[in-house]
Amino acid sequence: MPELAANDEIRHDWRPEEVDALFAMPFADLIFTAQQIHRRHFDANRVQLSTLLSVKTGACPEDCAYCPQSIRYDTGLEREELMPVEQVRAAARKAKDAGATRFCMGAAWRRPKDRDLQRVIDMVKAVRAEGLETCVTAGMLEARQAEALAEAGLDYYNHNLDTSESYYKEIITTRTYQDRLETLEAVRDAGLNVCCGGIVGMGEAPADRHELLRTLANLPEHPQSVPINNFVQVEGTPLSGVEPIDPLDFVRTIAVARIMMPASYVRLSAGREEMGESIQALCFLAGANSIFYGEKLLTTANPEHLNDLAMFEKLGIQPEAQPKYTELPEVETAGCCGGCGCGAPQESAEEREPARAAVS
Ligand code: SAM
Ligand code: DTB
Ligand code: SF4
Repeated sequence: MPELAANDEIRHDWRPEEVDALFAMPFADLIFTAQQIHRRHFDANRVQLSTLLSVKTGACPEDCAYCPQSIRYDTGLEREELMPVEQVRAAARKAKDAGATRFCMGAAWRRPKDRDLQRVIDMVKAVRAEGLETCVTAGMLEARQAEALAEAGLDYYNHNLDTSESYYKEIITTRTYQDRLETLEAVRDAGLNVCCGGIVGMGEAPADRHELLRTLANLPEHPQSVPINNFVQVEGTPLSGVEPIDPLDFVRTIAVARIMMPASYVRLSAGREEMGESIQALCFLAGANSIFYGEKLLTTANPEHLNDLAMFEKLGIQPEAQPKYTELPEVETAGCCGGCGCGAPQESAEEREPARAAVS
Protein backbone atom coordinates (compact mmCIF):
# COMPACT_ATOMS: atom_id res chain seq x y z
CA MET A 1 0.00 0.00 0.00
CA PRO A 2 2.55 2.62 -1.14
CA GLU A 3 0.20 5.60 -0.86
CA LEU A 4 -0.22 4.83 2.85
CA ALA A 5 3.51 4.64 3.37
CA ALA A 6 3.72 8.19 2.13
CA ASN A 7 0.73 9.37 4.10
CA ASP A 8 1.17 9.65 7.83
CA GLU A 9 -1.03 12.66 8.48
CA ILE A 10 -3.02 12.71 11.73
CA ARG A 11 -6.50 11.62 10.66
CA HIS A 12 -9.77 11.35 12.55
CA ASP A 13 -11.93 10.13 9.67
CA TRP A 14 -10.92 6.50 9.28
CA ARG A 15 -13.51 4.45 7.40
CA PRO A 16 -14.21 0.79 8.30
CA GLU A 17 -13.01 -0.50 4.92
CA GLU A 18 -9.69 1.34 5.28
CA VAL A 19 -9.03 -0.34 8.61
CA ASP A 20 -10.03 -3.73 7.18
CA ALA A 21 -7.58 -3.14 4.32
CA LEU A 22 -4.73 -2.44 6.75
CA PHE A 23 -5.38 -5.65 8.68
CA ALA A 24 -5.56 -7.57 5.37
CA MET A 25 -2.12 -6.42 4.16
CA PRO A 26 0.60 -9.04 3.72
CA PHE A 27 2.44 -9.20 7.05
CA ALA A 28 5.76 -7.88 5.70
CA ASP A 29 4.07 -4.94 3.94
CA LEU A 30 2.11 -4.06 7.08
CA ILE A 31 5.18 -4.14 9.34
CA PHE A 32 7.25 -2.18 6.79
CA THR A 33 4.55 0.51 6.54
CA ALA A 34 4.18 0.75 10.31
CA GLN A 35 7.96 0.95 10.77
CA GLN A 36 8.29 3.73 8.19
CA ILE A 37 5.60 5.77 9.92
CA HIS A 38 7.10 5.01 13.32
CA ARG A 39 10.50 6.34 12.23
CA ARG A 40 9.03 9.63 11.06
CA HIS A 41 7.69 10.34 14.55
CA PHE A 42 9.97 8.54 16.99
CA ASP A 43 13.44 7.16 17.54
CA ALA A 44 12.76 3.54 16.54
CA ASN A 45 15.26 2.22 19.09
CA ARG A 46 13.80 3.91 22.16
CA VAL A 47 11.08 2.56 24.41
CA GLN A 48 9.30 4.44 27.19
CA LEU A 49 9.05 2.65 30.56
CA SER A 50 6.02 2.98 32.83
CA THR A 51 5.75 1.21 36.18
CA LEU A 52 2.34 0.23 37.52
CA LEU A 53 1.16 0.12 41.12
CA SER A 54 -2.24 -0.95 42.36
CA VAL A 55 -3.00 1.64 45.05
CA LYS A 56 -6.43 0.17 45.87
CA THR A 57 -6.99 -3.46 45.07
CA GLY A 58 -10.07 -5.63 44.55
CA ALA A 59 -13.71 -5.41 45.69
CA CYS A 60 -14.69 -3.37 42.62
CA PRO A 61 -18.47 -3.20 42.11
CA GLU A 62 -18.21 -3.36 38.30
CA ASP A 63 -18.64 -6.66 36.43
CA CYS A 64 -15.90 -6.44 33.74
CA ALA A 65 -15.67 -10.09 32.66
CA TYR A 66 -11.89 -9.93 32.21
CA CYS A 67 -11.00 -8.43 35.55
CA PRO A 68 -9.71 -10.27 38.62
CA GLN A 69 -10.63 -7.24 40.77
CA SER A 70 -14.40 -7.42 40.37
CA ILE A 71 -16.16 -8.30 43.62
CA ARG A 72 -18.47 -10.56 41.63
CA TYR A 73 -15.86 -13.18 40.79
CA ASP A 74 -13.97 -15.47 43.12
CA THR A 75 -10.36 -15.12 42.00
CA GLY A 76 -8.79 -15.52 45.43
CA LEU A 77 -7.54 -11.93 45.29
CA GLU A 78 -7.02 -10.23 48.67
CA ARG A 79 -8.74 -6.86 48.81
CA GLU A 80 -6.52 -3.95 49.88
CA GLU A 81 -7.64 -0.51 51.01
CA LEU A 82 -6.20 2.70 49.56
CA MET A 83 -2.45 2.70 50.19
CA PRO A 84 -0.74 5.27 52.42
CA VAL A 85 0.92 8.01 50.35
CA GLU A 86 4.40 7.30 51.74
CA GLN A 87 4.19 3.69 50.55
CA VAL A 88 3.30 4.90 47.05
CA ARG A 89 6.16 7.37 47.11
CA ALA A 90 8.62 4.65 48.15
CA ALA A 91 7.43 2.43 45.26
CA ALA A 92 7.83 5.35 42.85
CA ARG A 93 11.38 5.96 44.06
CA LYS A 94 12.20 2.29 43.46
CA ALA A 95 10.67 2.46 39.95
CA LYS A 96 12.75 5.52 39.17
CA ASP A 97 15.94 3.88 40.42
CA ALA A 98 15.19 0.98 38.07
CA GLY A 99 14.87 3.40 35.11
CA ALA A 100 11.13 4.07 34.70
CA THR A 101 10.03 7.53 33.54
CA ARG A 102 6.34 7.25 34.42
CA PHE A 103 4.51 5.87 37.43
CA CYS A 104 0.93 4.67 36.89
CA MET A 105 -1.39 4.27 39.84
CA GLY A 106 -4.45 2.05 39.47
CA ALA A 107 -7.48 1.97 41.76
CA ALA A 108 -10.26 -0.63 41.51
CA TRP A 109 -13.16 1.80 41.63
CA ARG A 110 -16.24 2.41 39.48
CA ARG A 111 -15.66 6.11 40.16
CA PRO A 112 -13.65 7.80 42.93
CA LYS A 113 -15.33 9.52 45.88
CA ASP A 114 -14.05 13.07 46.40
CA ARG A 115 -12.41 12.06 49.69
CA ASP A 116 -10.50 9.28 47.92
CA LEU A 117 -9.59 11.54 45.02
CA GLN A 118 -7.91 13.91 47.47
CA ARG A 119 -5.70 11.04 48.61
CA VAL A 120 -4.88 10.22 44.98
CA ILE A 121 -3.99 13.87 44.43
CA ASP A 122 -1.55 13.64 47.34
CA MET A 123 -0.06 10.55 45.67
CA VAL A 124 0.33 12.40 42.36
CA LYS A 125 2.19 15.23 44.07
CA ALA A 126 4.43 12.84 45.99
CA VAL A 127 5.33 10.86 42.83
CA ARG A 128 6.03 14.05 40.88
CA ALA A 129 8.32 15.18 43.67
CA GLU A 130 10.36 12.03 42.98
CA GLY A 131 10.90 13.23 39.41
CA LEU A 132 8.53 10.89 37.59
CA GLU A 133 5.66 11.53 35.24
CA THR A 134 2.35 10.40 36.68
CA CYS A 135 -0.63 8.46 35.39
CA VAL A 136 -3.80 7.52 37.27
CA THR A 137 -6.54 5.08 36.40
CA ALA A 138 -9.44 5.17 38.83
CA GLY A 139 -12.65 4.73 36.86
CA MET A 140 -15.20 7.27 35.70
CA LEU A 141 -14.57 10.96 36.45
CA GLU A 142 -16.73 14.06 36.67
CA ALA A 143 -15.36 17.10 34.83
CA ARG A 144 -14.51 18.82 38.11
CA GLN A 145 -12.55 15.75 39.29
CA ALA A 146 -10.53 15.68 36.06
CA GLU A 147 -9.83 19.39 36.55
CA ALA A 148 -8.67 18.81 40.13
CA LEU A 149 -6.26 16.11 38.94
CA ALA A 150 -4.92 18.40 36.21
CA GLU A 151 -4.50 21.19 38.73
CA ALA A 152 -2.52 18.84 40.96
CA GLY A 153 -0.03 18.22 38.15
CA LEU A 154 -1.22 14.80 36.92
CA ASP A 155 0.27 14.07 33.48
CA TYR A 156 -1.94 11.24 32.14
CA TYR A 157 -5.30 9.71 32.96
CA ASN A 158 -5.85 6.13 31.78
CA HIS A 159 -9.34 5.06 30.81
CA ASN A 160 -9.56 2.25 28.27
CA LEU A 161 -12.33 1.64 25.75
CA ASP A 162 -11.23 -1.98 26.01
CA THR A 163 -13.09 -3.33 22.96
CA SER A 164 -15.61 -2.37 20.25
CA GLU A 165 -18.89 -0.76 21.26
CA SER A 166 -20.90 -3.82 20.19
CA TYR A 167 -18.71 -6.38 22.01
CA TYR A 168 -18.57 -4.13 25.12
CA LYS A 169 -22.11 -5.23 26.09
CA GLU A 170 -20.93 -8.86 26.22
CA ILE A 171 -18.07 -7.92 28.55
CA ILE A 172 -19.50 -5.31 30.94
CA THR A 173 -23.11 -4.66 31.93
CA THR A 174 -22.62 -2.17 34.77
CA ARG A 175 -21.65 0.78 32.56
CA THR A 176 -21.94 1.81 28.93
CA TYR A 177 -19.52 2.68 26.17
CA GLN A 178 -20.98 6.18 26.31
CA ASP A 179 -19.96 6.43 30.01
CA ARG A 180 -16.41 5.66 28.92
CA LEU A 181 -16.48 8.27 26.15
CA GLU A 182 -17.81 10.91 28.54
CA THR A 183 -14.96 10.39 31.01
CA LEU A 184 -12.48 10.61 28.13
CA GLU A 185 -14.05 13.92 27.13
CA ALA A 186 -13.77 15.26 30.69
CA VAL A 187 -10.10 14.20 30.81
CA ARG A 188 -9.32 15.82 27.45
CA ASP A 189 -11.17 19.01 28.35
CA ALA A 190 -9.20 19.29 31.59
CA GLY A 191 -6.01 19.37 29.49
CA LEU A 192 -4.71 16.02 30.75
CA ASN A 193 -2.90 13.66 28.41
CA VAL A 194 -5.16 10.73 27.57
CA CYS A 195 -4.02 7.13 27.92
CA CYS A 196 -6.65 4.98 26.23
CA GLY A 197 -6.52 1.60 24.54
CA GLY A 198 -7.95 -1.83 24.94
CA ILE A 199 -7.62 -5.55 25.45
CA VAL A 200 -7.43 -8.12 22.68
CA GLY A 201 -7.82 -11.88 23.02
CA MET A 202 -11.12 -11.76 24.92
CA GLY A 203 -12.93 -13.88 22.32
CA GLU A 204 -13.79 -10.86 20.19
CA ALA A 205 -14.07 -11.10 16.40
CA PRO A 206 -11.36 -9.47 14.26
CA ALA A 207 -14.00 -6.87 13.33
CA ASP A 208 -14.18 -5.81 17.01
CA ARG A 209 -10.44 -5.13 17.04
CA HIS A 210 -10.76 -3.12 13.81
CA GLU A 211 -13.63 -1.15 15.34
CA LEU A 212 -11.77 -0.48 18.60
CA LEU A 213 -8.81 1.03 16.72
CA ARG A 214 -11.15 3.03 14.49
CA THR A 215 -12.96 4.46 17.53
CA LEU A 216 -9.64 5.38 19.18
CA ALA A 217 -8.23 7.04 16.06
CA ASN A 218 -11.47 8.91 15.34
CA LEU A 219 -11.63 10.52 18.80
CA PRO A 220 -11.34 14.34 18.61
CA GLU A 221 -7.64 13.93 19.54
CA HIS A 222 -5.59 10.77 19.35
CA PRO A 223 -4.84 9.51 22.86
CA GLN A 224 -1.24 10.45 23.58
CA SER A 225 -0.73 6.92 24.90
CA VAL A 226 -2.46 3.81 23.50
CA PRO A 227 -2.07 0.66 25.62
CA ILE A 228 -2.74 -2.58 23.75
CA ASN A 229 -3.24 -5.33 26.33
CA ASN A 230 -3.11 -9.02 25.48
CA PHE A 231 -5.79 -10.48 27.74
CA VAL A 232 -4.31 -12.04 30.89
CA GLN A 233 -6.49 -14.99 31.85
CA VAL A 234 -7.27 -15.21 35.55
CA GLU A 235 -9.11 -18.25 36.90
CA GLY A 236 -12.48 -17.36 38.40
CA THR A 237 -13.27 -14.59 35.88
CA PRO A 238 -15.95 -15.38 33.27
CA LEU A 239 -13.45 -15.01 30.42
CA SER A 240 -10.94 -17.47 31.81
CA GLY A 241 -10.45 -20.29 29.27
CA VAL A 242 -11.29 -18.21 26.21
CA GLU A 243 -9.32 -18.97 23.00
CA PRO A 244 -6.23 -16.71 23.01
CA ILE A 245 -5.51 -14.44 20.04
CA ASP A 246 -2.98 -15.70 17.47
CA PRO A 247 0.28 -13.91 18.42
CA LEU A 248 0.74 -12.64 14.85
CA ASP A 249 -2.74 -11.07 14.97
CA PHE A 250 -1.61 -9.33 18.16
CA VAL A 251 1.41 -7.95 16.27
CA ARG A 252 -0.88 -6.83 13.45
CA THR A 253 -3.05 -4.96 15.96
CA ILE A 254 0.03 -3.07 17.18
CA ALA A 255 1.07 -2.25 13.60
CA VAL A 256 -2.36 -0.94 12.62
CA ALA A 257 -2.53 1.15 15.82
CA ARG A 258 0.84 2.68 14.89
CA ILE A 259 -0.30 3.48 11.34
CA MET A 260 -3.62 4.99 12.44
CA MET A 261 -2.18 7.02 15.36
CA PRO A 262 1.30 7.90 14.06
CA ALA A 263 2.37 10.30 16.81
CA SER A 264 0.96 8.41 19.81
CA TYR A 265 2.93 6.16 22.09
CA VAL A 266 1.68 2.62 21.47
CA ARG A 267 2.20 0.53 24.59
CA LEU A 268 2.81 -3.19 24.45
CA SER A 269 0.92 -3.64 27.71
CA ALA A 270 -0.42 -6.62 29.68
CA GLY A 271 0.39 -10.13 28.48
CA ARG A 272 4.17 -9.83 27.97
CA GLU A 273 4.88 -12.45 30.62
CA GLU A 274 3.21 -15.08 28.40
CA MET A 275 4.55 -13.68 25.12
CA GLY A 276 8.24 -14.51 24.66
CA GLU A 277 10.93 -12.24 23.28
CA SER A 278 10.37 -12.96 19.59
CA ILE A 279 6.79 -11.72 19.57
CA GLN A 280 7.78 -8.71 21.67
CA ALA A 281 10.57 -7.94 19.17
CA LEU A 282 8.00 -8.07 16.36
CA CYS A 283 5.76 -5.69 18.36
CA PHE A 284 8.63 -3.18 18.66
CA LEU A 285 9.26 -3.57 14.93
CA ALA A 286 5.54 -2.92 14.36
CA GLY A 287 5.83 0.38 16.22
CA ALA A 288 5.25 -0.34 19.91
CA ASN A 289 7.38 2.11 21.89
CA SER A 290 6.28 1.79 25.49
CA ILE A 291 5.92 -1.03 28.03
CA PHE A 292 4.85 -1.66 31.60
CA TYR A 293 8.10 -2.18 33.43
CA GLY A 294 8.40 -3.98 36.78
CA GLU A 295 7.53 -7.47 37.95
CA LYS A 296 3.87 -6.76 38.60
CA LEU A 297 1.06 -5.22 36.57
CA LEU A 298 -1.84 -4.48 38.94
CA THR A 299 -2.51 -7.93 40.35
CA THR A 300 -0.79 -10.26 37.85
CA ALA A 301 2.81 -10.97 36.88
CA ASN A 302 4.93 -9.00 34.42
CA PRO A 303 8.53 -9.81 33.36
CA GLU A 304 11.33 -9.09 35.86
CA HIS A 305 12.89 -5.74 35.05
CA LEU A 306 16.37 -7.21 34.63
CA ASN A 307 14.99 -9.61 32.00
CA ASP A 308 13.50 -6.65 30.14
CA LEU A 309 16.82 -4.81 30.26
CA ALA A 310 18.57 -7.94 28.94
CA MET A 311 16.00 -8.16 26.11
CA PHE A 312 16.59 -4.47 25.27
CA GLU A 313 20.32 -5.12 25.20
CA LYS A 314 19.82 -7.92 22.66
CA LEU A 315 17.60 -5.68 20.53
CA GLY A 316 19.75 -2.55 20.85
CA ILE A 317 16.83 -0.71 22.47
CA GLN A 318 17.48 2.18 24.86
CA PRO A 319 14.97 3.10 27.55
CA GLU A 320 13.60 6.61 27.13
CA ALA A 321 15.56 9.12 29.23
CA GLN A 322 14.16 10.14 32.60
CA PRO A 323 12.71 13.65 32.69
CA LYS A 324 14.88 16.28 34.29
CA TYR A 325 13.23 17.98 37.24
CA THR A 326 13.35 21.27 35.34
CA GLU A 327 11.16 19.70 32.63
CA LEU A 328 8.41 18.86 35.12
CA PRO A 329 5.71 21.48 35.67
CA GLU A 330 5.86 23.18 39.06
CA VAL A 331 3.40 21.73 41.56
CA GLU A 332 3.00 22.33 45.24
CA THR A 333 3.77 19.00 46.89
CA ALA A 334 1.71 18.32 49.96
CA GLY A 335 4.09 15.59 51.11
CA CYS A 336 2.75 13.40 53.86
CA CYS A 337 0.87 13.36 56.11
CA GLY A 338 -1.54 15.96 54.75
CA GLY A 339 -4.39 14.23 56.49
CA CYS A 340 -4.30 10.93 54.64
CA GLY A 341 -3.62 8.93 57.75
CA CYS A 342 -0.13 7.70 56.85
CA GLY A 343 1.32 9.41 59.92
CA ALA A 344 4.48 10.69 58.21
CA PRO A 345 5.69 14.20 59.12
CA GLN A 346 4.90 16.97 56.64
CA GLU A 347 8.05 17.95 54.71
CA SER A 348 9.15 21.51 54.09
CA ALA A 349 10.05 22.65 50.56
CA GLU A 350 13.77 22.66 51.57
CA GLU A 351 13.57 19.10 52.82
CA ARG A 352 12.06 18.01 49.51
CA GLU A 353 14.68 19.78 47.39
CA PRO A 354 17.46 17.13 47.58
CA ALA A 355 15.19 14.49 46.00
CA ARG A 356 14.43 16.90 43.18
CA ALA A 357 18.05 17.96 42.72
CA ALA A 358 19.02 14.32 42.25
CA VAL A 359 16.89 14.18 39.13
CA SER A 360 18.54 16.99 37.26
N1 SAM B 1 -11.28 0.58 37.51
C1 SAM B 1 -10.66 1.41 36.56
C2 SAM B 1 -11.15 1.15 35.14
O1 SAM B 1 -11.68 0.10 34.88
O2 SAM B 1 -10.94 2.04 34.31
C3 SAM B 1 -9.14 1.33 36.57
C4 SAM B 1 -8.48 0.00 36.80
S1 SAM B 1 -8.77 -1.23 35.54
C5 SAM B 1 -8.00 -2.65 36.23
C6 SAM B 1 -7.67 -0.68 34.24
C7 SAM B 1 -7.58 -1.51 32.99
O3 SAM B 1 -6.90 -2.73 33.24
C8 SAM B 1 -8.86 -1.97 32.33
O4 SAM B 1 -9.49 -0.98 31.59
C9 SAM B 1 -8.34 -3.07 31.42
O5 SAM B 1 -7.99 -2.54 30.16
C10 SAM B 1 -7.09 -3.56 32.13
N2 SAM B 1 -7.25 -4.96 32.57
C11 SAM B 1 -7.95 -5.40 33.62
N3 SAM B 1 -7.89 -6.74 33.72
C12 SAM B 1 -7.13 -7.16 32.67
C13 SAM B 1 -6.71 -8.44 32.21
N4 SAM B 1 -7.07 -9.56 32.85
N5 SAM B 1 -5.95 -8.50 31.10
C14 SAM B 1 -5.59 -7.37 30.45
N6 SAM B 1 -5.95 -6.14 30.85
C15 SAM B 1 -6.72 -6.03 31.93
C1 DTB C 1 -3.65 -0.78 30.92
O1 DTB C 1 -4.04 -0.56 29.76
N1 DTB C 1 -3.28 -1.97 31.37
C2 DTB C 1 -2.89 -1.89 32.76
C3 DTB C 1 -3.07 -0.38 33.08
N2 DTB C 1 -3.55 0.15 31.85
C4 DTB C 1 -3.89 0.02 34.22
C5 DTB C 1 -3.58 -2.86 33.62
C6 DTB C 1 -3.34 -4.31 33.22
C7 DTB C 1 -3.97 -5.19 34.24
C8 DTB C 1 -3.71 -6.63 33.99
C9 DTB C 1 -4.36 -7.49 35.00
C10 DTB C 1 -3.91 -7.25 36.41
O2 DTB C 1 -2.68 -7.22 36.68
O3 DTB C 1 -4.76 -7.15 37.30
FE1 SF4 D 1 -13.35 -2.56 38.37
FE2 SF4 D 1 -11.70 -1.51 36.55
FE3 SF4 D 1 -11.65 -4.16 37.12
FE4 SF4 D 1 -13.72 -3.18 35.81
S1 SF4 D 1 -11.59 -3.19 35.09
S2 SF4 D 1 -13.80 -4.60 37.56
S3 SF4 D 1 -13.91 -1.16 36.72
S4 SF4 D 1 -11.11 -2.50 38.48
